[in-house]
Amino acid sequence: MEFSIKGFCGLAGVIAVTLWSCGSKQTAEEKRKADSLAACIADGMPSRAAAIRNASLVTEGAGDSTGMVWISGGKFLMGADEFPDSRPMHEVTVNGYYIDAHEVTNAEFAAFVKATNYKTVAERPLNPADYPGVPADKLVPGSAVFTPTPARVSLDNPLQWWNYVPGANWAHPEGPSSSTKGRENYPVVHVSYEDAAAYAKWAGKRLPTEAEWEFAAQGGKGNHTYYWGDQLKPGGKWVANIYQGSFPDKNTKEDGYLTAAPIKSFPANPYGLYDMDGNVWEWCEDLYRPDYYQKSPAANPKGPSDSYDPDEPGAVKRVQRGGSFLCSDDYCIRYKAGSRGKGEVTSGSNNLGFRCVMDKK
Ligand SMILES: [Ca+2]
Ligand SMILES: [Ca+2]
Repeated sequence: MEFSIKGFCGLAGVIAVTLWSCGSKQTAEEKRKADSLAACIADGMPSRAAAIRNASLVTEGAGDSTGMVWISGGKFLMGADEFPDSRPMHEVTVNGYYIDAHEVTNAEFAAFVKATNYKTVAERPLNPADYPGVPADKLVPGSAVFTPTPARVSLDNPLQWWNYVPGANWAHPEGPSSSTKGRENYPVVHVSYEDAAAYAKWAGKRLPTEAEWEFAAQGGKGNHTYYWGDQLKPGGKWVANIYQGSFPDKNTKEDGYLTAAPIKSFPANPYGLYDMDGNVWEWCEDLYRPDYYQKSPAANPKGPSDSYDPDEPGAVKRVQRGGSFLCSDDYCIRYKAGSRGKGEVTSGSNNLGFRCVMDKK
């Protein structure tokens, strides 16, 4: 059974007060532009920091570059002037690395789970001791699922379209009655940072640094409005899975996809990488701080040593990149080149996935 939005908000309020001071100082405008799931809704979704203690042990794999693209590295201009936390644009050099040509799929994640019996954070029970005052029957495993609103709404409260669905997880993307059958080639979703990092370790890979991710996304083309170029629809065609229509009530699906699309549904970039823009957000390794670019190293930056988001000072966040099928110029414009997303490390949603990188072995 799903929480009603009203019921869920009540639970969320209790959890928010219990865990940390989640009162967001973001303006409605900032929220509208952000939409990294946790940027907008971590203040309303149960955080499973404690569940991390229950993580399965995953043995490190040998690594295999099949399905990966070798990026020889180089110098590029990182960031975007349009966004306060991606300023200043600055020159960065990265060493070479392999990167997955596409987002990690359900089939790939299923192979990992089969081999390791790994339980994702969304599948683990929430410990009542961590949520004093919240009825035990409300502390059920689940994850955030985007649910269109019946009519146009003000965009200042993301809990109007994010629904905490008990039983939603990577294998049941919309809840217990759903499955990934027939969606083996879709990006895995509902993965927290820890889940993504565990998969990467098992595969003998790692998550990309933010700099590696952006260098790969630029595809050697330099700085443009979008990673694919400066026009939203080059030649009149949608070239990434984002959102068309009125958000969040009416998706006109002009690009062909209401939610996630199978991998490789849109053209690859010049490096042969798919869906760097849109489809699902992708976890990066770097901790998030809005001021990091003001002092980050010029060679192989790996992120700050601590996380700090003034909107939610108690939350540990890592960077996410590329935007998702919910992004448009009306809402969540952070699919644009150089922009940054951020996510609370224990949270997942049905528009958040990842891809891996690997060093030369
Ligand atoms: Ca779409
Ligand atoms: Ca993506």
